[in-house]
Amino acid sequence: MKENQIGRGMAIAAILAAMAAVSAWAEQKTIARQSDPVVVTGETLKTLRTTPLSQIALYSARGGTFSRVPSQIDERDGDGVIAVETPDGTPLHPDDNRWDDNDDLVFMARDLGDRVERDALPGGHAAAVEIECTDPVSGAKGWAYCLAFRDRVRDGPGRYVNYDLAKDYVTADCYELGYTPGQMKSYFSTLILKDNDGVHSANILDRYKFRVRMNLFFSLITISRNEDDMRSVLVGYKDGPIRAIRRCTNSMYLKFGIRSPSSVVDNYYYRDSIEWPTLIKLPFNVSTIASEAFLVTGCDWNPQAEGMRFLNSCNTTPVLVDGVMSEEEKRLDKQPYLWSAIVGSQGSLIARLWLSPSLVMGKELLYIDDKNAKDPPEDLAGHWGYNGWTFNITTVTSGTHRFISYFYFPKNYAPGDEKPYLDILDHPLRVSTRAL
Ligand SMILES: [Ca+2]
Ligand SMILES: [Ca+2]
Ligand SMILES: [Ca+2]
Ligand SMILES: [Ca+2]
Repeated sequence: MKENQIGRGMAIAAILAAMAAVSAWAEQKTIARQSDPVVVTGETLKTLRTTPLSQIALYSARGGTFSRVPSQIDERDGDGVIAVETPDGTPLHPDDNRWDDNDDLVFMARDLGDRVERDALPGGHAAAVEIECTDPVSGAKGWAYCLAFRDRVRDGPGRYVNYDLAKDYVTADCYELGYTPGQMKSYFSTLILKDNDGVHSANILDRYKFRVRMNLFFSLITISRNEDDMRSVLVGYKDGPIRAIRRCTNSMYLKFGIRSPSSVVDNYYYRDSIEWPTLIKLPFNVSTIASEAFLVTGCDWNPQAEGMRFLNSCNTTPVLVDGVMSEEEKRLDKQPYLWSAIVGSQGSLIARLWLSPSLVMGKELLYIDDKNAKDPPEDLAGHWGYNGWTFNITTVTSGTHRFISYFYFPKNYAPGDEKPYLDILDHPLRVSTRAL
């Protein structure tokens, strides 16, 4: 009996506490966005200025409780470059470990919560800022709260991504992706799909291919370069809980021991997406040296991808990846597409490409599903659902050009599931802040 009374007393206390909490709840979360990284820049959180980073924490209100959510602060130095570490542990572009105008707070839209009144915030904080995210399509909203404390806070809860430097390998909630450590390759050659229950596919990737072929003027010479001619040196990294960052210096071997101008890019690996930019510095107009030039790029899968289906925004009826080119596959519409996907019991991957407007060129679908095709260099002869792009780069002019590959890893893909992933770029979340 006594235990029951204690139990009842505690239950009443809990209900009273919950009511107190509910009364401080101002507005229910309506936003449905999950996979968008939310980046809040320092200048919109001015009240936190000079706060040591170890005293900043992110909260949100979900299911009636107000609690910490995973977040990451990426500091930028005076030049706006994100502070990372070199592989031997030396700070690269270090900042001051305090919040300032060009530092970034990053978290995932999935962690947004309800709006709360100021009195629902935990005591002991020195400053608080409400972060409001709005879906510009639906007008739906969600909130998070960035708090500065007077003392160091404990490490945040959980992480969505891990980066293993020694293996040059990313392990995220929804995928694993591996490079070739020590070999200075620009491309990844391991891709494992996972759903949230931790079910892993085998590695389904042969390699990511990046190939240039040029017919030079005034000669019968054809120059071919492939991803093995691209040297990529990992110069820095950050193993953050929201996004892992790999900073690489890339250059292409041209001829006679000469390399192309090198470019530095940061690749970002999130819970269920990857942002993978490539910078191309061209010292000449392609048309001044070549009568014809093509760039072919895409993922060549391996037999572990057999049984998966390929589709894209121009070909919404899926075709079967089985190493054999069917009549449907030969008839695929090759016009430029917004997104493509490869889906199956192994898992799902959606890809899209962003090109800088300076890249004026012809482009069409590349799709070859032919296990007897020879396309060296490759780790496994044959093409399984090899898909991506063929670009006619003859018209590309001198200058610095950028293209960014995006990969998304939805769970149990069904037609239409690409929409929220496309919205990340096409209808970016609107973020506003309010000091409390
Ligand atoms: Ca800074
Ligand atoms: Ca700083
Ligand atoms: Ca086929
Ligand atoms: Ca192959």
